[in-house]
Amino acid sequence: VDAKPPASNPATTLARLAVRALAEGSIAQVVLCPGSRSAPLAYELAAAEADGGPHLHLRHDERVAAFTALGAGGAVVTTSGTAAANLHPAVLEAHHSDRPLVVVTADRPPELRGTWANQTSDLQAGLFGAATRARLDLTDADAAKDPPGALAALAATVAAAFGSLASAGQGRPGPVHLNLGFTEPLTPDGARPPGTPVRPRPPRPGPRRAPVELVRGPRTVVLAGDGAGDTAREVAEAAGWPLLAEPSSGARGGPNAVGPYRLLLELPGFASAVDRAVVLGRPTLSRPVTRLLARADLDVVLVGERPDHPDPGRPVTRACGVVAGGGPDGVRSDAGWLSAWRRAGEAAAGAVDAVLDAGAAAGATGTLSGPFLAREVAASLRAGETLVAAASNPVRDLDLAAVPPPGPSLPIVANRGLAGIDGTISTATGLALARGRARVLTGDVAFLHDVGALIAPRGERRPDLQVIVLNDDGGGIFSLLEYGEVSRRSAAGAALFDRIFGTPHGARVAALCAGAGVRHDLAPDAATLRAFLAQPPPGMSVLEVRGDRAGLADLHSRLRRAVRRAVAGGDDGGPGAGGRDR
Ligand SMILES: Cc1ncc(C[n+]2csc(CCOP(=O)(O)OP(=O)(O)O)c2C)c(N)n1
Ligand SMILES: [Mg+2]
Repeated sequence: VDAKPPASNPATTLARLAVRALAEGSIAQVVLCPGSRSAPLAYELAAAEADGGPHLHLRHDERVAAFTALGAGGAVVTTSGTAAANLHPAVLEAHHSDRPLVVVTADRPPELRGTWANQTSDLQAGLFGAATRARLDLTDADAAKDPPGALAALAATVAAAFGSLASAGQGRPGPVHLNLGFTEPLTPDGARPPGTPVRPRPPRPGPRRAPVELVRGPRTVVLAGDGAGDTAREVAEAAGWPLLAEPSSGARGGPNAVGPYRLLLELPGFASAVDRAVVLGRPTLSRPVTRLLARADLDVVLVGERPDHPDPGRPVTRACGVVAGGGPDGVRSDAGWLSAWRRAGEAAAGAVDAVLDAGAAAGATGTLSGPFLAREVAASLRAGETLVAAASNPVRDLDLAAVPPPGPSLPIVANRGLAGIDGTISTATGLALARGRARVLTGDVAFLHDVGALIAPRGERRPDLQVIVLNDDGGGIFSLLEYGEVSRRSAAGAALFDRIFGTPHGARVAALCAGAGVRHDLAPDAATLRAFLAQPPPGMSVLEVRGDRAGLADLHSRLRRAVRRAVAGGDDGGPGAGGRDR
């Protein structure tokens, strides 16, 4: 790589090398927050963008910027001090969900850290601890002494975000940290060398191992958790096994996908009939799945590229891929198993739809339920669009009600690494900036948490992003957990519950949007909702739907009852009831 020392001051030299390492390391989007110590990077990023380098986006809030970079699969650049600390939530999410994120923080050189120097912490270089795949603490003086060496070190660190490091535990994508020490002057001097246009290089795919062969016969389900990918669907279809796919699995589609699988697993005769679970990705959404995976006599086959990750805390068979082999007699013997799941899945989906449609017609005036909204949002997605699902009920409502399409999966992603309700709108913004268009389905508390994501400096490109908020005035999910049950025993319990869990706020979403200059619409009924979903306004917009937290537990009881009736009405009380097909 050509790394001639340009005629410039040390700060500019280091910034130029860092930006070059980003661009050549396939970083296409950079989110920058303004600051003084980071000024050399800001100048260089603007110049590189003009030369055809990474797109540059400005934001005020570093936490927003970091999640935006995470959504975009890019880099975030900040000044020193608490600015760097605000990146921590996104760094942790990137670590736990194995997604690339390059974090660049400006610092003073080491001799000024831990002194009286303003906005400087001696902790910054190691701030993210074991969460980073790699980190580099580099000063401009060192970079100016050996530019090719500095560029190589910067490039190697950036590459580690894409899983380039082969050593144990480091071979997967994740966050990396460049902490760059800059000395004055922080403004560029000397002419910028004639622009060598910087263009991203596509990351290289890692090596693949051969899959293992599983015998047919044991009654098997494919469990596709977050990030499982299309392989899960292919495995299920090739083997003839039911596919229980979470919305952000990337596998929820095709003829084997059982939409309301969670409600089926709660019925007698379903979970207990499963002999073997083939797990891809990381399932995090529902207790019935957790209970199934905890069954000591269940054969669990964990499919993934890494031999030691994740650690499910129970004995499992590990495989890098699976293919279904023959049964004991060499023939496909479990067709009845799949059809029993499919029949039950169809009956359950019909029952769920009926309850949701009746609720939408008869619910409290101006409100719609979360699962109804989730079903409609999933059905409205157009080609090329991605949906970001917020933690809490939205992602679970999609799990319950989003109808799997006949072909490949619904394009849904979620921050399931740590399942935070923070950074949801920012993540979706980054995704939309990188891919063109996106939508996000969020609750009101998650919306308020990340309301800063509605704000961007004047003139910054706004992505085509429709933010769909189910506003039930607080954290609805808690009323579906044991705290909700306790609250229903007395009036005092209900009041306490609302104070310490429900946290109603009365915040006016429309006014917040007006304050941020973002379009807001309210959908008080199903017809209005469908119209707004069918044609999202260009740019960033918020579609608010009011929900009813008080009626949530009852809605879920009705869904369970309806599914039980529909499936039992079909006869056998579970796919295991008729005995084994083999
Ligand atoms: C950063 C973070 N803080 C707190 C939580 C705990 N938490 C989980 S769900 C939830 C309430 C979310 O409410 P809302 O977004 O309105 O969704 P709803 O449950 O009403 O559907 C909270 C506070 C979390 N997951 N992440
Ligand atoms: Mg809520």
